[in-house]
Amino acid sequence: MDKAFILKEASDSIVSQDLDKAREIAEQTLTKGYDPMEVIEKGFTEGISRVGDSFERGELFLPELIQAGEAMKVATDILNAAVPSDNRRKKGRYVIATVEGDVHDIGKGIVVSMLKAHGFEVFDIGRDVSIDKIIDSAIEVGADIIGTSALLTTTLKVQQKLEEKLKSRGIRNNFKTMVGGAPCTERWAKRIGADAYAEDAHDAVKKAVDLLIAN
Ligand code: B1M
Repeated sequence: MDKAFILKEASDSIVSQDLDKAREIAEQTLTKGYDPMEVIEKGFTEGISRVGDSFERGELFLPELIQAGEAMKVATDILNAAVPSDNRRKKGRYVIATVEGDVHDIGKGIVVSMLKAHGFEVFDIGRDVSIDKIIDSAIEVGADIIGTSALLTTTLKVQQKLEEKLKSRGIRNNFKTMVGGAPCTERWAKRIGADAYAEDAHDAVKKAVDLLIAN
């Protein structure tokens, strides 16, 4: 299987909601020595975007969305685990979660592995996580950055509530904050007073490094 074929098969495995195929392509990626991040981004993510578009147009229904999401999760879990962490020197401590009310965690998983690959000590506290738990975890580990992911227009507001809660607890200046997720924008980050917005996993690493330098 050459790389172009792997990328196409990766995308198609998600569109056809084929868990076994998605797993096989992820494993083939590693056997062939292809870059796991490239296959996630140009293959599997392309497929899940096609699924999202079909769901939005009413051509796919919830059970199919769930099955495609599971295929995506199987593949990205295998590939994320293969991205080597840079353990030589830790750049900073990063607490990350998908906000309360939101179970979308595939993109967050990719951000986590990219941050680890670039030397961040990452504390991934999961999905559908309450603001208090996020803040308490950040205090407990002495985080430099708190990152939140939101994929629904309805849960975007939780990122704003996190900013407000940090202020009301008098600890806003103890942390830098970063927001991300499909409905999130630079403008939204500015509006709620977050320190950074990241469009994708690469941007998350760049912005996280910038935040630490500015610290
Ligand atoms: Co849902 N879903 N979903 N879904 N889902 C969307 C988000 C949607 C846009 C689909 C659509 O209609 N086109 C739509 C939201 C509409 C809206 O709010 N405007 C939607 C909906 C409606 C729903 C439900 C409400 C459906 C229902 O029940 N009727 C429901 C909500 C459940 C809940 O959360 N309470 C639901 C459920 C699900 C599944 C569980 C089936 C599954 C998620 C499985 C999982 O994550 N474990 C799922 C999926 C798979 C999707 C789509 C198709 C794909 C999301 C994804 O994984 N993308 C999605 C459509 C879409 O996004 N095109 C959709 C791939 C991933 C690599 O990209 O997550 O954007 P993304 O992450 C990127 C960047 O955004 C960024 O970097 C990542 C890597 O490049 N990034 C960050 C993300 N977080 C970051 C944090 C950072 C920095 C960067 O710093 C902290």
